[in-house]
Amino acid sequence: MSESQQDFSSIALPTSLIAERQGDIAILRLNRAHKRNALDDDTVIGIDAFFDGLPGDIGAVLLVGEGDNFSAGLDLSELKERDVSEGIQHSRLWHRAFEKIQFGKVPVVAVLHGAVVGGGLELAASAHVRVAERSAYYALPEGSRGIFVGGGGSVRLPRLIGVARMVDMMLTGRTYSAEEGQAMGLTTYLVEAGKGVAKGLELAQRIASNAPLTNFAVMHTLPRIAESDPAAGYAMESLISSIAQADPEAKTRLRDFLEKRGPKVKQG
Ligand code: 1HE
Repeated sequence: MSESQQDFSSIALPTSLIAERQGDIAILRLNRAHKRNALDDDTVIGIDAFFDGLPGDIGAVLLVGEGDNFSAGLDLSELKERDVSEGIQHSRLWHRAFEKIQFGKVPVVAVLHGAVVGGGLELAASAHVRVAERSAYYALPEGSRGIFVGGGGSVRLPRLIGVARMVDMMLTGRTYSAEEGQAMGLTTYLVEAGKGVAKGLELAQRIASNAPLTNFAVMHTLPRIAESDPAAGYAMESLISSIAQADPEAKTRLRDFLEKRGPKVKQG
């Protein structure tokens, strides 16, 4: 196999994950539909290994769930015997794996349908773009289970939907519909049943066609700038924008546009 067509055979994946590629897009499927894609330790370790080992020619990842649900969250059957220090290690395991999604090599598009709850919502929140099918619903049932989010949800979700909404979800067990999730900015695309993967793939292909340095800047620099004080943010923005524009890839793309070869912006 040529280096430009590496597959994922060198990455140790559990049976609960299936990886495939379509050109330069990697598709990672949660494959535990009989347990509603509940995330057991093997699956979370597999997610970590997958994003760590992504071949260099992959331009974007599509994250999807098999069956009728994206994910029912933490596998509750593994939780019952953990003590405090094991609980901390377990949460850190999730943090490491999901960090590799959010601050990994390439952008990730998550396609959400059915249950997107608890740790499943935390997983979705670590992706860069979220597409919902109309069947998707969102909840944080941790409150009723006597536990707390542990997969980065308390960091990522308030940034997406606000602290007040997350507090409400955790205290009252409130469920939001796909339409509500779209209105509150949890997802940025809402499509009909069965159309999520096609939409996600279309978006992933568009993302993969960007200059890699721009994608890096959007993934790694933009969230840090948004968290900075404005003065540091402006300085960081000037630095990363000048680095990106000095890249030969940017020069080629700008020349293409000016010489009428590059694409025009299309009306939405
Ligand atoms: C599970 C899990 C799970 C299903 N862990 N096994 N997450 C939750 O609290 C959500 C719990 N799950 C549910 O509320 C429901 O399963 C669903 C609404 C998602 C789907 O309902 P349904 O009727 O389609 O399926 P089901 O019959 O409830 O479940 C089918 C099987 O999946 C069944 O196992 P079976 O052996 O009896 O067939 C369920 O036990 C199993 N299953 N969800 C383990 N979550 C890092 S901290 C994160 C903290 C959290 O994520 S807390 C939220 C946990």
